[in-house]
Amino acid sequence: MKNLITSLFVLSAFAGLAASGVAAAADYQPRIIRFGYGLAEESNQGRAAKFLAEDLAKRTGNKFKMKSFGSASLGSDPQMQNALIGGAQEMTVVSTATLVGIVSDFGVYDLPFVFGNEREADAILDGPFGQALNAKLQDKGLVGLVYWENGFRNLTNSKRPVTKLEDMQGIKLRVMQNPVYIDMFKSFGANAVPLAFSELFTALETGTVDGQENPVNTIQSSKFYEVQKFLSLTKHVYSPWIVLVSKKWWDKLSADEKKALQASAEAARDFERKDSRDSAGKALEFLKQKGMQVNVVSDKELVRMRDTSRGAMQKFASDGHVALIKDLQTNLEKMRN
Ligand code: TK8
Repeated sequence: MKNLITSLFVLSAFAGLAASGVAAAADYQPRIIRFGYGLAEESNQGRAAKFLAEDLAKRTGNKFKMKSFGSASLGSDPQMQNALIGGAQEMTVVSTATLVGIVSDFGVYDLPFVFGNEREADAILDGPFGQALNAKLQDKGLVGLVYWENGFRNLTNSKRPVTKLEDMQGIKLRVMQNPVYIDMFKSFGANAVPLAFSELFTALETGTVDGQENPVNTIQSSKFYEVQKFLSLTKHVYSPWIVLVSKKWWDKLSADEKKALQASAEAARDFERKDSRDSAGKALEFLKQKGMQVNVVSDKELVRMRDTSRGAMQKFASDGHVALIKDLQTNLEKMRN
């Protein structure tokens, strides 16, 4: 009812303007946003997209109209990034890991066993470190608004439970299109195969790959339990998502519009992080119920994995990222003391 009253009011206000010959009504054009994302509508990503659309409409009195496209129907993460750069799409949310072809520094978040917990990740991502990295996107035609949580990644496969490093030997494992992941899993002895997320379910189903790694929420929402038997809790990387805007489109917005979009993205971030964290425990129970065999990998083995993957870290460092890694480590140490 309230909506009806408001819209009637708006209509009559416009009618009044038109009658008085003021051009303002004709200038009124809603800002249309095509927001693409990779996961299913029923996922933490889909719920946050819905929240964002509603918050934005409310905050701006329907000045923005955001339409969401899930399940990579507008393309994979890298395809959507390019569509934003070219101006063919307005917004997306993608894994930061898939940005490395545009700004290689983003690989820093993918170094194994960097973040100890979500609190540390939030502080780094929302603080000066995360914002400085974010700012590097602007020159490339992208505006990063906020980081959402993808989460700590765990391993699934159809061969055997991974209880120790050696169990990964020879497993054909899909990874994101990102050299840090490829180097990391190669060092573990797996056969790392880079592949777009949008092709992953089929690849698992047909046996093109034996396994993959993602947070438990995604393993549930993408139905990987239908094609994967073993889930090994490794938490090897904390993986952020980032909400991106096409810079071409962003530059057309007024200062107030930019402010509203930023505020809604932040509100959606807070909603999404809470939702993801609240859902993770339930997702794990659900996966067990669906017959997945779950094992916790011991700290001793995780330390072995961390030590084994040191080469991946060194390679990323020697590719011009020494200072960046040091900066992240300094920030983390400051927080831990
Ligand atoms: C969804 C991806 C996904 C990521 C991956 O588009 O590719 O494994 O974890 O969340 O961004």
